[in-house]
Amino acid sequence: MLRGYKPWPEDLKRYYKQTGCWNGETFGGFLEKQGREMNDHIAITDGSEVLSYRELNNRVDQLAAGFMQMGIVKGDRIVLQLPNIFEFFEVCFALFKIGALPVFSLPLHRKTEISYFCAFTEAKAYIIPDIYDRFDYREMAREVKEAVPSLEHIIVVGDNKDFTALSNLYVSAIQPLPEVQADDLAFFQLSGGSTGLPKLIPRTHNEYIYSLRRSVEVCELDHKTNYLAVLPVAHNFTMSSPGVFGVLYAGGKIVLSKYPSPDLAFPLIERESVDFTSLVPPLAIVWLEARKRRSEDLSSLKVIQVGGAKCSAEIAKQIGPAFNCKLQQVFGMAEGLVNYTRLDDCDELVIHTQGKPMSKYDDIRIVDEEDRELPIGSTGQLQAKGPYTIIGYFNAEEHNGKAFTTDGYYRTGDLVKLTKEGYVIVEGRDKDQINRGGEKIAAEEVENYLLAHNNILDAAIVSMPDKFLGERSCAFIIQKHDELSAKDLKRFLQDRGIASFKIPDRFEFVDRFPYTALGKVSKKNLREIIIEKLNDEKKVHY
Ligand code: J2J
Repeated sequence: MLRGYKPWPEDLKRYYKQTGCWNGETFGGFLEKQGREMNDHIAITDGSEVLSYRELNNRVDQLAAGFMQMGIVKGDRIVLQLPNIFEFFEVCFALFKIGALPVFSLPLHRKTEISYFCAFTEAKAYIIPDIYDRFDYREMAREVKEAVPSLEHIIVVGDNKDFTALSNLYVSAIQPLPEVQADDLAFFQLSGGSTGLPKLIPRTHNEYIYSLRRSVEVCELDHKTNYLAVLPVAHNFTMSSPGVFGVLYAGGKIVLSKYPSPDLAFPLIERESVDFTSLVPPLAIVWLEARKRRSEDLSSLKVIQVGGAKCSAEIAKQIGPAFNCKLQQVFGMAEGLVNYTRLDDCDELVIHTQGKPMSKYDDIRIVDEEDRELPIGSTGQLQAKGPYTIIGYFNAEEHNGKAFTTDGYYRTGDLVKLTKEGYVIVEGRDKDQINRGGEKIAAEEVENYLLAHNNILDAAIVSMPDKFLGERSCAFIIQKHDELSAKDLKRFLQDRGIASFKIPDRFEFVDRFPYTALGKVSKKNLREIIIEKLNDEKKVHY
């Protein structure tokens, strides 16, 4: 058993099996079955090359054998950092089949985050593209490898330089593969986080596949579905709600777009008759604008999902008419709970709510600061438990004491209210996080990076409203000597090697912070200060 991993307790396992939620399937098992049943049906395409279900399953078996030959065994952690390419799926399912555990990082993560994921999970291998989005991952991998002794292999898709080439690992398939049980851990997702270090989310075959099955039902996918993946496939939304894994589960076709821009995505929609896709709100705005000036035939689109951050009613209203399709709002989290508006819901619900839980076994409640349940219609903290919501983060005992209630609910940190129909409206958040157009920034994590600067006495990061991204980040800084500029600090953070979306959009240099009655930095006051300043600046402009 992996140290730091707390498996689901026996009584809950039994309960979710009895109710039929957990049906004993594994990722390897369901791909095997699709390989046989869907056979020559296209599983994945990027608009030029195609891979059928049979080919995908065969290539996965060859790669599983290659991984085993290089000494990767059941339970090993493998940090995966791949964009929307075929190999992402081959690697994932090969690891699933041998019971090794992918750790899903995002293409934008840089050496600080990656070294941390590798060290924290004692990863044996790190898998990267050669170059993606003008960034050379091999250079970063060199530094990561030096910093993390457990890393035995760097595996590269493409030009491998002096690392291992993924293409050399497709060897003759071997049988039998190690036995993988549906209750076993399958992989780690990443938490958006609110505290110092990113948390890892352990997901098992049984519970994640249940979330896929339920998502496929709610989103009405089947083997005729053509799903366009424009957001990173490693993110939980694009992966599972219903996402690329949901599409494979349903026997549909995944269309991969390497980037989300309409220049790439719209021609793919036309060419591949895409009927379903998922966007974050800022991307929906970009697509709405592009729709006015581009001429592709997008009439195949049936559903556009928007999630990851609050979609304003203004934007929500425009999507259906502009693309002549249905909008589905999705409010989910990598920790589990996913809410969807339903495809036959009235406009009122689709435009003004973030949907309702996908499973009748989801157990949600809305509470005040003392965990007392609130009546329907009041805004409070959302807590959740259920057949696919985790019961604890990986190796984070102390944090788990705060993030979960004693009766097993996950504290989502979201402030929501419920409509009389049981639909959720997201009103805000009480976690110390900035949601920058769907990309989550844990304030404390970035504050800690800044505190490492020898001229910074204190740092506090808050959100500021933004028309396009919903929120941007603003860092308030108290410096020791009056000499820093925003540019210096941006460079300092870049040099440290962190994801670019975490670098504050704005820096405010101040002499002191406002404090709450309890002596904590008042982020509420800081948010008010920056809003006032933004308003003043707007006045000056006009
Ligand atoms: C407001 N806030 C939202 C929404 C997520 C499906 C969809 C999204 C995610 C995801 C996911 C929101 N309106 N529609 O994993 O499977 C904010 C909330 C939430 C946090 C989770 C999925 N949709 N959010 O975004 O783990 O604050 O997952 O708690 O990245 O995003 O972020 P993450």
